[in-house]
Amino acid sequence: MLYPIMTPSRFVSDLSGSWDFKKFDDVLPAEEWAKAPLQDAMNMPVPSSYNDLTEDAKLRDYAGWVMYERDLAVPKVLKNERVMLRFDAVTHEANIYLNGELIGSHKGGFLPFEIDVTDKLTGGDDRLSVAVSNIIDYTTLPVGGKADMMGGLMGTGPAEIDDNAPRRNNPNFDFFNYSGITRPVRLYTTPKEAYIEDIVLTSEVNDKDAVINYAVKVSGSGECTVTVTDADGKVVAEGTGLNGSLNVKDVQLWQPGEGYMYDVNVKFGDDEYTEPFGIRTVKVDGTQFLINGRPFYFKGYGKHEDTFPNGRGINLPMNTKDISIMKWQGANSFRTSHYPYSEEMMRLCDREGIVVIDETTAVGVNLEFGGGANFQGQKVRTFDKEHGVQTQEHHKDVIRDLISRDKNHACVVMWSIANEPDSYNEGAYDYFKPLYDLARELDPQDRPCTLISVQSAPPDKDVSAELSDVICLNRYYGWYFGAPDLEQSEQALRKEMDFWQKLGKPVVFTEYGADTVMGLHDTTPVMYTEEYQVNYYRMNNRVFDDYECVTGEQVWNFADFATSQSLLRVQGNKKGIFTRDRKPKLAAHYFKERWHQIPDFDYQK
Ligand code: GCB
Repeated sequence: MLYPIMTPSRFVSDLSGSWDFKKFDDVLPAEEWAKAPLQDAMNMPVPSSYNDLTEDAKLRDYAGWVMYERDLAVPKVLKNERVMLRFDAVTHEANIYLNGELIGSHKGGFLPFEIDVTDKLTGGDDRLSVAVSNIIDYTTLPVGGKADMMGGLMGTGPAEIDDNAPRRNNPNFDFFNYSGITRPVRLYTTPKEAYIEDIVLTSEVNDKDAVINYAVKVSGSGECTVTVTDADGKVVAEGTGLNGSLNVKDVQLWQPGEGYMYDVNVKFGDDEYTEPFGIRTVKVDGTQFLINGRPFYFKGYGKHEDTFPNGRGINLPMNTKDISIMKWQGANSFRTSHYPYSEEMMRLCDREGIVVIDETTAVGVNLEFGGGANFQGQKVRTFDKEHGVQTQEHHKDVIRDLISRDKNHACVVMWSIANEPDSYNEGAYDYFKPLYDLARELDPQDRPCTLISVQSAPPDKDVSAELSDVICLNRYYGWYFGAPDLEQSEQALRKEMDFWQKLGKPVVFTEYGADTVMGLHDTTPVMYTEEYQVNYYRMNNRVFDDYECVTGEQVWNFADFATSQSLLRVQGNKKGIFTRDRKPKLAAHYFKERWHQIPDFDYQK
């Protein structure tokens, strides 16, 4: 799917702004609400999450459907164009109405969808209504539990289920269930009869030169020409036809830290589109992760799209700030934990040379959390046919949509199929094997695939050992496991690493961290102090440096972030190396020193 841009043949109109907004509170079904303009609506900025924008806790914690509405008029000059209505992300499910008529729907809160409205717009003021549900359950990704996931951890057992209580969401994951129209809504046009639908790009590098292979998917018929220009705007290759291979002499590769981008301009009939494209190779070889043929070492973070008061609403300035902070610190990468990030962020990472592990929305596919008592207090296997999660088909859709959106990005070097799923119990292999197969079949660039493994997965039972190209570990030795005894924790981590070292695949630590409240200090390290966080990281990094198979460390988390309320969360998750407003904790300086000493390539331990 192409990102909407203005070109000589395409017009883009951003529908951001103040929309009307109302909670349903289950009073009427969406179709009824859409029949007439909303009454007594409040103003709601689009894009944003609605949760933190008022002082009403009922809106913050709301579980159910809401309605957004605005009028829409398209100028007469666009009368002869094809007009598309594009939503970049609506969390988690959307029904779209125009003048009360259902014109489209979409499930999945972090990927774009679009509707052809060419023949639906009247030319006058049209009423656009967007019904949005944030309900999470065993059929959605992320997964919602039957009870609080922290229940077991707190030792109180899961909450009693009262069927008559007002609906509430129980995230089976550790981030706030921010909701709403969180990314831009746009109208864009293309010529009506013949237009470009998609562009697929791959590349091969041969010493100093490269080949760009392209495939243009179109509707209608016409001539197709493709022109590649370098960053100075100089034409470096040209071709004709819908498919082809173009030679680029003296190629300048896309590198970590140096996001060199070519522009691939496609003209088809009267339509025109330009796709930025970075040329680089990615390959796994033994225990090495090769970028452009050289062993790369991941230094960086698991992140969240989480700011105040936007929630998960797009925050372009913060994206720029975050990349700047990462570069200041010598970081070179992050994972889009635990859902695909905005297209604007992906484009920024292309330009800035930030390496990205691109994750699906599959978090919480694990009914073992909180002691595994998920079904009205009874233990249910994650993949139990009747009572377990019912997400596999939707999971496939998410993989399709993610790869369709992000396939051309140079910054994306690996697909993460899921975060901390139940990858070790009965049914795990049958659930995940088809998903890896699908991702491998769909990715034109054949990137490595992984899943992010949870610490409770016994290494010898974890299907990721067989299915993943790279072993990605979330490990909390010295926090959830073994704290505050860092010596014992170190021994346990070394014991586990002895197992992974023998497997012969690269290992990336995709999470390790300790909650730390900014400003808490002590002369001897005590949990939650800034000193403990630094000691925790020193211990873990000492172990990583002793194992040749460890090809990366991504700290959990870049910044403090909002979660559901629970006994283990002090106004959110405090594992940030930075506070939520991006002020450094002690550990930020520790990593700045460490990462500036670790090169992006050929890290000799
Ligand atoms: C994890 C999860 C992440 C949590 C983190 C924590 O393993 O992947 O979503 O936020 O632990 O801090 O507990």
